Parts: sequence; structure tokens; C-alpha cells
Amino acid sequence: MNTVSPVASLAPVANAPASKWTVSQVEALYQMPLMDLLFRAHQVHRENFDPNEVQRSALLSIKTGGCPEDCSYCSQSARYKTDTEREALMQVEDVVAAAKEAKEKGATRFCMGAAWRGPKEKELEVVTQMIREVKALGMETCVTLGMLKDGQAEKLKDAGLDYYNHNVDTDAEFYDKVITTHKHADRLDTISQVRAAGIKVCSGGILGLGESRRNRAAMVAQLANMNPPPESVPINNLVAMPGTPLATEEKIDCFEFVRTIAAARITMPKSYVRLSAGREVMSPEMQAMCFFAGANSIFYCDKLLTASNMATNVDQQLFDKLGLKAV
Ligand code: SAM
Ligand code: DTB
Ligand code: SF4
Repeated sequence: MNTVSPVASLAPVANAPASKWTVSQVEALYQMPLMDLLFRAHQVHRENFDPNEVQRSALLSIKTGGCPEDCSYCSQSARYKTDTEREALMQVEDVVAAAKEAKEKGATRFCMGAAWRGPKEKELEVVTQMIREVKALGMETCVTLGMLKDGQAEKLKDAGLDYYNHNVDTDAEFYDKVITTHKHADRLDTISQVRAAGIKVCSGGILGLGESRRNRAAMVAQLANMNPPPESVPINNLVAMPGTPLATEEKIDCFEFVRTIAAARITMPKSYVRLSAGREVMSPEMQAMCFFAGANSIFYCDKLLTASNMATNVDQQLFDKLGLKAV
């Protein structure tokens, strides 16, 4: 039986730094027969992680709606007529109460999301208080607040922030088909600031925006070529939110989604790959295939930011059936 990697030719480019992946090499991973790709990804997964362990993060929208940006997938943009109502920044005590509840349910990380282009100084101060208090509960903390200005990442670090989520979202070449109010390069700038402040980076993207396979491969290559790659890589399946320009976008094929998880695992062997938004429409079998391909993190909460998520009791049943351990 041939157990040699069928993609030996897809090792990082000769004479390039060990971590460099070209877009064509990542695309070639996508083109492999699915069983070969899954085998290779699972091998890499086992070499780096316990394949039966999945990390669980809870998510809370601390500031909902009314965002000035025009991301065409987002129900929180003020530019689209969606079901999301604009709300004020939550009170610190309410956020801490939600974090306690999430911890009791079994989440180890608490992610707080705000519908901002970026935080104002006063807002950042309130968020740092939230971080301090959630951290004091013994949970890991993550925030996603949009673009950061000089000095803001350091303030978050001082408050004890573990992770900053800022997705590259899609290929740089496809970005302006989806978002025009900021540039892909702006995203990279914030990610660099987060990295420089010593905060762990959570960055990934969304599939099903109308992008091509080449675009998907380019996004994976870009994440993999970061030095170092993000510690956490969320792969979101577009949740088609009514009222947004992408509300009627065609769903991505489930095997293409699984291939992306596998490509992320192979190119970022040491990162946590999160099977992120959009699990509600995935069958248990598809999720199991994603875990086999190397996904090892999920959002474990009944609600994402504005969209619903797979219910936690349903997730627990799946974990039990698959013999997965939550960590
Ligand atoms: N405003 C901040 C920003 O854009 O970075 C933080 C919140 S924003 C909602 C965080 C991420 O959620 C986006 O980068 C995108 O990847 C994801 N997201 C938003 N709407 C989504 C949707 N309908 N389906 C899947 N992912 C979505
Ligand atoms: C990420 O990559 N996905 C999360 C989190 N980071 C902040 C957000 C998903 C949002 C899904 C749509 C909604 O709830 O509005
Ligand atoms: Fe605003 Fe973030 Fe939604 Fe874009 S994804 S509209 S920046 S909340």
C-alpha cells in the first residue's frame, strides 16, 4: 500500500523560506483526489494535535449593528436593510455574566465582537475593562473590534488580551468585490499591529462569497505565509443574511469547504483551525469530515453575533457520538 504523501511535489518551494506556499501549490492541494487530500491533512493533524480534541470558544456581540462599513455579507452594516437592530455597547457586568454562563457550559475562550470600523479611545477603555474581568474568571479572551490605531493593541495587551480576531476574509484580488470601505491592506496592517503587541492572532476568512477556487487558495496561502501564521484560523461558511447583497449567493459545495479545511491544516500545521460560522447548515457527517480534515475548534454557543449557531446540546451529542473531547 502506498502511504507516501501523494503531494511530495507540493512541499514548500525549494530555495524559499520553509513556510512559503505559492498559490499554485495550495491550488494543487485542492485538486488532489479527496481521499488523498484527507489522508494527508489528517496525517499532519495527528503529528501536531490530539485528533480527538476540539477547542470550544463562545461568542458574544458586545456592540451590535449600525456599522459604517459595507461588507456585503454582514447584517450589521448600516448600509443594508436587515433584521439587525442597532444597539449600544453592552455594560461590563452583563458581558461578565454572559462569560460566566459560557464557562459553566464548557467554553474555554470568550470572544467579544463589536460592529465598529475601529474602536474610539473611550470605547476601547470599556472593552479593556471587559477583558480584565473575563480574564479574571479564568477564561482565555478574544476580541474583534475592527481596525486598530497606533497604541490600541498595546492597551489591549496590557489588559491581558490573549487573541485578536481580524479576518483577511478573502483573497486580496477579490476583496473589493465584497468590501469597498476599507482595503485588504488595512486588514494586514491591523494584524501586524496585533502581532507586534504580542497578542495571538486569530485570522481566517469566509467561503461562499462568490470567490473562485484560486481566490480560496490565495487566501489560504496568504494566511500560511504570515510569519508566523495565525495561531487561530477561523474558516466561516457564509451565513446568507437577509437584506445583505450576498443574501441569495449560491452556497459553496460541501466538499470544497472540506478541501479548504484540509488545505488550511496542511499549510498551517500548528494552528487551530476553527470550523466557524455556518455550521447550522452542515450535516453531522460533514462536520465529522471537517474534524478529520483538521478542524479542531468551534464556536460553542447558541448564537453567533447576530445569526443563530448550532445549539450547544446538539454539539454535545455530536461530540459524544464521535468520541470528541472538548478542551
Ligand atoms: N467589525 C469587525 C470586523 O469586521 O473585523 C468585527 C466583527 S465582524 C462581524 C467579524 C467577522 O465575522 C468578519 O470578518 C467575517 O469574517 C465574519 N462574518 C460576518 N458576517 C458573516 C456572515 N454573514 N457569515 C459568515 N461570517 C461572517
Ligand atoms: C469569525 O471568524 N467568525 C465570527 C467571529 N470571527 C467574530 C463571526 C461570525 C458571524 C456570523 C454572522 C453573524 O452572527 O452575524
Ligand atoms: Fe462592520 Fe465588521 Fe460587519 Fe464589516 S464585518 S460591516 S466591519 S461589523
